[in-house]
Amino acid sequence: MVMEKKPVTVIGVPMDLGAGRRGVDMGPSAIRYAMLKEKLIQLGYEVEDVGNLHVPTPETHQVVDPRLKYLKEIASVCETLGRTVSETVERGRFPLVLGGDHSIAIGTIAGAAKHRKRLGLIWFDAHGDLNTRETTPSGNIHGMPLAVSLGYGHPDLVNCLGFTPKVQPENVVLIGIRDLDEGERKLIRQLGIRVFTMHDIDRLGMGAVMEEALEIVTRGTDGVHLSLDLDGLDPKDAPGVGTPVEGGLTYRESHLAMEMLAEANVLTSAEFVEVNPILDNGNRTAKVAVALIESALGKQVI
Ligand code: B3U
Ligand code: MN
Ligand code: MN
Repeated sequence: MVMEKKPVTVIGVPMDLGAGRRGVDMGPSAIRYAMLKEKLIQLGYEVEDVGNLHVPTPETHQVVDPRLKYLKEIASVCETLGRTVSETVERGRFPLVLGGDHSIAIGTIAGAAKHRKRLGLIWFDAHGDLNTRETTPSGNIHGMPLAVSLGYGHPDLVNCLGFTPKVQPENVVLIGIRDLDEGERKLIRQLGIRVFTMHDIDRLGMGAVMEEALEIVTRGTDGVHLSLDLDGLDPKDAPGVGTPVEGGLTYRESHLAMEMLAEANVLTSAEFVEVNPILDNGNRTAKVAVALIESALGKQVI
């Protein structure tokens, strides 16, 4: 089957206010430097890069609430990002968002969900990103965006673009998970979210995991967003991330997942986050991100 090749709009969000360490603000540059645009053009896409959104630097702002660090600044960037993603969809284009820390998913998902009756969400990560002000061990908002998208969290985040929730728990899957906080486990149980931990991937294999995941994110939905945190991969394959966790997805497993998404031809938006070139080894992680983007957008061997 030949995949429909919607024109792609690249949106950079050099956000690091949501993370505990500096450096992810350089993620969008690192991914562009790894030849993203050129590779997508080779794949047959028309590509527009709208550049980076303005993100304030931590040095010029103060933490007001240590359990929700840089709340106002992050909420404001997410609002702008939500509008940018929404306008991209209105223009008939595929939004491809480059992070930045994972807090930006609050904005991307708001913009993507605005145009759908029901949005499916596939979330690759070592972490659950399901914390709230009450459960966070760090106060870092990049540990909260999935909770926020489900309608749990501070009103300034939850009401991004003026509506909530953005997704329903029955259309959300998490893949690659191996580091959860107690409050996150509770929310997962309470909402009945399908979580494929590394244990599940080891037992079932990524092929079977993706078959079930695709079924969940497409059941009754009219669009699917991919949110991929590079720390979902094993640090051997993606060393340049702020919070590496041993025992993650291999290069091959993550590619198979992207290829199966492309084959299913269901993606309507995507974001690739948490690339930290400062902690990387020869821009390896950004290169992996670009290779995964190519696979998600239909690159095949033959
Ligand atoms: N769950 C922890 C750690 C964390 C979440 N996301 C990342 N790290 N990258 C927290 O701070 O919420
Ligand atoms: Mn994350
Ligand atoms: Mn993570």
